[in-house]
Amino acid sequence: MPDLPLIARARAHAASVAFRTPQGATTYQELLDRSAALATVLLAGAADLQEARVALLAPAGAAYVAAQWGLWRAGAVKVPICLTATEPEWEYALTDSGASAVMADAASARKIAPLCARLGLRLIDIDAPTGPAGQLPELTPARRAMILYTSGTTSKPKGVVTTHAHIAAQIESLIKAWEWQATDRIPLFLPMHHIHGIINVTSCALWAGATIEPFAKFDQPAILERVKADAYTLFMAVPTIYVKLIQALEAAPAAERAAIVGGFRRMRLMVSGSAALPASVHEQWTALTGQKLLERYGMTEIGMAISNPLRGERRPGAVGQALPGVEVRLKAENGDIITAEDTPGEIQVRGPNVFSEYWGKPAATAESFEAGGWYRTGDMAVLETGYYRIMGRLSVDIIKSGGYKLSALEIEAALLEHPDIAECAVLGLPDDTWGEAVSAAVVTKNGADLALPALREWCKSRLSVYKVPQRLVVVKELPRNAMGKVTKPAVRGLFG
Ligand code: MCA
Ligand code: AMP
Repeated sequence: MPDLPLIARARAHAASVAFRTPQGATTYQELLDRSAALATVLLAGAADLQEARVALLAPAGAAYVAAQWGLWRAGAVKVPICLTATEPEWEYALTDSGASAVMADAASARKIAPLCARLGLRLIDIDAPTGPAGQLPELTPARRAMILYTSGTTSKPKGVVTTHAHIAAQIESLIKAWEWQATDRIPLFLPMHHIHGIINVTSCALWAGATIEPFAKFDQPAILERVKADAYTLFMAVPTIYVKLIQALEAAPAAERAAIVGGFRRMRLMVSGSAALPASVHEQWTALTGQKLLERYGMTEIGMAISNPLRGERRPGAVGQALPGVEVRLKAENGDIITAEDTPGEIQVRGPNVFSEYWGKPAATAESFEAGGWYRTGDMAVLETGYYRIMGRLSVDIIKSGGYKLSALEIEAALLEHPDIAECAVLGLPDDTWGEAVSAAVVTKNGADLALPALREWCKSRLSVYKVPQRLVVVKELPRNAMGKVTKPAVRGLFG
């Protein structure tokens, strides 16, 4: 029986340790056995789930991966959902994807049980005992594997569909470029509902036969203890995390700092991505640790596309060159394909890594591709002495905060439900820690008072906390153009 690519790879490393925690180790064989047993539970006598959507809600770790592989081996499509999302956000992902079941760890299962009951969804506790594994279906790599929700230029997130073949292509490109080895050891502290955590860290590590140390969140003290102990060869994080680490190192007593720096210095590779890494942060990190961060560029729809080299110049402020198997071009506003250096254009990407469709949104899918299968990223870049440098985004309605991509329109729609808000405009303002800070300009009803702490509390029942405005300005009116449309560049000026 042919195996899915990740499952076939796992068989080759059966006796190796896939996950290590203070509680113990999990081998690849144990992941294979547990995933087969969970697949059997999901199948419940059926031969093949035929791409039924199954949501996964659990912290990073062996149980998460066993559930992911289990639902894949049952023929289902994985819909990862965010542990810290609000109930309306969960409900949107579950109903938009047409999920028929939710797999969750025991603690998350308790939280989502009322919603599952209301929506009539099956809820499977991935920590519960199972019976023996039964017969599993034969699957081809062309089958749909995952729907990842991503915010964009529409108010509600869109479901990005990838197949097992897309996922394998995304992984293989990074295995080659960054020379992943079975001897690698990596901490995993990024959320498991985005590519960075799912593909770049977890799936690449498991493809290579490496060992992952999972953390429920970015637990800085615990991670730094392990860095001091030389627990890791690789480290992958978003720029905000490097900013926080620099602050921690600068505040640490000299001996402690030297011990941590030693651990970082001895790693074979440290990667930054998901948002722009300021050249100053790159340089500060090198000055502190001797490590030159490798910055790369990617997106939910395409996995990773552009990277600085493992061997060769890692240039601060630049993202490098196209990854193996990925084609990249720049397109000018007038439609010309740019061949010269120093001429900015939109990044367009083509290759076996590129997603197939936005779930249930054929018009949005068609709009996002150009003839020949080129995906329009909406990011602007320029080629400078052989390396791409990201210049920004075409849309002002996309915000990147701490590596999370957010839609200003989604946040505006939520704010307009506030009883005291008549009008609002949301945008990202430059921020040293978060990259961009979600900032809201509002007009209140009848001149009502509105303070940021109260607004944040109100938002937290409707929006994931990282979408909640960090800055607020109350104004009499919003700047608008002759057509009556709010002019966001002018809104920027309202924050002083
Ligand atoms: C936490 N807070 C945030 C964010 N994260 N606010 C704005 N933006 C955020 N990203 C809030 C907390 O809820 C809390 O609010 C306050 O900030 C301080 O929390 P703290 O504990 O200091 O933060 P943290 O828990 O350490 O989180 C920071 C983080 C996290 C580790 C940087 O945001 C994170 O894991 N980001 C990575 C996201 C990611 O993986 N993105 C990849 C997607 P309060 O005080 O009110 O409670 S992009 C992708 O996958 C593409 C393909 C790519 O290229 O990689
Ligand atoms: P997401 O859709 O969450 O996967 O986020 C993808 C977006 O993150 C891209 O379209 C870029 O705008 C941004 N991004 C990712 N990596 C980088 C980087 N190294 N520099 C600048 N922006 C980046």
